Amino acid sequence: MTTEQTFIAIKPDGVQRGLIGPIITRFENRGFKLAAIKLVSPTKEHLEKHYADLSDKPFFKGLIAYMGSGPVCAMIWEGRDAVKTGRTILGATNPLASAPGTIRGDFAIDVGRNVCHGSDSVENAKKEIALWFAEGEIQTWKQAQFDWVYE
Ligand code: YYY
Ligand code: MG
Repeated sequence: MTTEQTFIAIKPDGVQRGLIGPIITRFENRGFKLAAIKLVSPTKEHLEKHYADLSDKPFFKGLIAYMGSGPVCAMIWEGRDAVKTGRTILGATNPLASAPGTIRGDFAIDVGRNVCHGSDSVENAKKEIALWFAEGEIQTWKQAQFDWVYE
């Protein structure tokens, strides 16, 4: 387990439904550190790059339209095992299969409105961070609580 950065985004439905605070709180409460955050309206081209791996899926067009339908809250969260643990905090892709206590399991029903995104591997996290953030937008800082979260 290493210290990692992961790309987490609150999708347009999450922003519209007032879930920025509750979603951030789950990462903060767990002990992760916020390294970058911004509200963005991504272009179609940007979203097609972000979801390039899914371009042959039947839901691709709808996914791009949904992701471009309003502001997205883009974030980088950092900490030990942040990529895998970030996915656990999000829950399963299909909210109906997500356990209660996860973000999708508590706040969503349909797969096409699952309120949040999280990188699925360290390699993809690096790619997504580079796509969504410029270097100057990412903060390096020590959390005051660091020594109380990690042994
Ligand atoms: O990484 P994750 O978001 O959990 O799932 P992906 O398989 O990468 O799919 C990205 C995104 O596409 C998913 O969050 C919702 C949407 N989607 C869909 O609308 N319908 C599907 N059957 C599968 C995925
Ligand atoms: Mg994915």
